[in-house]
Amino acid sequence: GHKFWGTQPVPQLGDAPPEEDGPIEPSKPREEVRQEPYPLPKEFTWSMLDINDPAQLRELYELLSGHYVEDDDASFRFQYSAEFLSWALKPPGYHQDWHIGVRVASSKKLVAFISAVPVTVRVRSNIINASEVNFLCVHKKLRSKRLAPVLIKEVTRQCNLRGVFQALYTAGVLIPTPVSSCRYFHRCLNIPKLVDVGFTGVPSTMTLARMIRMHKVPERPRLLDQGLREIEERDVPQVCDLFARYMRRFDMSPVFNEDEIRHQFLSGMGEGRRGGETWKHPREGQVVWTYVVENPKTHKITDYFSFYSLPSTIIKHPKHNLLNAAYLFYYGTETAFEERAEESGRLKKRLDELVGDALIVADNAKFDVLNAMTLMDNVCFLSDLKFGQGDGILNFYLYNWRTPPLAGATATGGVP
Ligand code: YNC
Ligand code: MG
Repeated sequence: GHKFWGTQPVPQLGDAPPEEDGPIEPSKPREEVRQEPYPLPKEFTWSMLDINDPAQLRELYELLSGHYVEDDDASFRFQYSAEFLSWALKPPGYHQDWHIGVRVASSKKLVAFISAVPVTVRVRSNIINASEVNFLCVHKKLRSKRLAPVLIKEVTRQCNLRGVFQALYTAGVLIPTPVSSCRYFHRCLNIPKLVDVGFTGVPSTMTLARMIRMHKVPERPRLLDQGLREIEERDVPQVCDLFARYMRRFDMSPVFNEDEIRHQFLSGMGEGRRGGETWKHPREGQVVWTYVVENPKTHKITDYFSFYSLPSTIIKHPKHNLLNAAYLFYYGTETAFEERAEESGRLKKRLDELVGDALIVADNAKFDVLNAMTLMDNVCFLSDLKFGQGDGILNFYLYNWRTPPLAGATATGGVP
């Protein structure tokens, strides 16, 4: 049984699937929300982190790089950069009191963390004012002491104090009860390194040389001649509109206004312009890569794609200590709205072109691998673009929201 999750407003495992959408328990007025922080074991204290303070951001970075999510055989551990954390934790309208740390009372050492950021999420036709909970982490020496439920209750209380009673979150673990489950796929780019570190193997039917040749991508993005370029500030309104229309294809998705689009797709790109063939030269500390296709005649933005950088520590390897992984993020194309775009295969063809170019940009930026999940329209291009199925699963959850099972591919705003 689930001692903690059994007490929470989430559908329980084995319950009959809900038939209607709606909250599981009603929202409360502010004065009925618990006013005191939940008690911690006496050696610990709550500590709101100020992510704008480089020293506190560094402490969070250190906690997560040593203790955050690992793969099943403890070979790789996510190593979110400080720039990534700053980007992920400070979207428009973020609240500092949703960045919740736990310190050892005597030494002040940061030993646990949980965060929430505001998000508007659409589930079918319901628009929900929610939070996205992420970066739950407890120091390895403090595991299995039931600290996680205290962190979750405290972040819930902080959300409730601001009138938010629903949340979206993802986890590799299976708890009550996912609304969707996605599998990870990986498009290997740097074959020698990925074989070296055991991320992938050379199939018995193949040589290393042949495997390298098979995964080679062109040097130059193919859509450059059709107007592919990096996103700019002036593109925000058009990308916002295309994002909204494209995401209606899916049962669940975030709803982004222009400020949020700017944050998601531009703010993580780093400072300063680069001359010449920009796709060849990533910026220092760049978190997000976003490209648009601008029709050279009409100047209309017809397509966009994006990916983000999330390296992993390679836990025990003599030569390599960092896996440079990129993750496919959002994309959209006007092709989806042409008549019979799907039946005719034109949508799939366009997505092959767009994500094919994402692979080329990622390869030029020296990523070892581009990861993608079985969400949005990804399933239609994964195998043709030589993504291989991984072991990892990512489950998507909603807190205090009941909804019938979501059909097939799903989209959310989550970073894993
Ligand atoms: C997890 N990932 O089932 P039961 S994902 C939620 N998400 O409860 P203890 C989790 N619950 O089954 P430990 C969970 N992992 O008895 C475990 N649990 O009912 C549940 N790992 O607590 C678990 N980060 O403290 C059990 O376990 C109870 O010491 C056990 O701590 C867990 O960020 C953890 O994977 C994950 O740092 C902190 O293992 C620790 O093991 C760790 O004895 C490595 O806890 C890093 C890692 C998780 C990444 C993520 C999303 C988190 C979502 C949390 C739920 C949010 C709900 C919405 C709240 C806001 C609502 C509003 C409005
Ligand atoms: Mg614990």
